[in-house]
Amino acid sequence: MSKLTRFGISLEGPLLKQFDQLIHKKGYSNRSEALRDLIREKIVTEKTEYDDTELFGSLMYIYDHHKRELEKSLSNIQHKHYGNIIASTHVHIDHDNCLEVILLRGKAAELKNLAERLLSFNGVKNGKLSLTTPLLKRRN
Ligand code: NI
Repeated sequence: MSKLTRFGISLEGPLLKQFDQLIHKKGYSNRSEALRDLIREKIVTEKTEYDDTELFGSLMYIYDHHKRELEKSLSNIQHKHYGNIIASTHVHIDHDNCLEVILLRGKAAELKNLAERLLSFNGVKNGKLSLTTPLLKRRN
């Protein structure tokens, strides 16, 4: 565990008040931990936007079970990118809708490209890609 460094921050009163309200709502016990999480989140966001390092992600989408050939097309693309796919889960939501969650690993550009291809099919709805990296550890 690395040593903590203290530093001061100057904020306008109204901004600090809003920050305190936000962190109270989110359940933080102090400003330092909230700020650490904000900084980590920003760094991870930057990495997932620009870096060439390996990332992990999940892609979740709902699609129309009755759309002809859609399931096959989605599966074909997943097989083509098997190197980026760790696991996938399929849930039959109801008579008409399927949910898939795919766990991914790879470079940001590869994962975003794969997600865009899967989500662009007619009949795929409510898709969301989430990326992260294990490079930043929480202090706990
Ligand atoms: Ni299904």
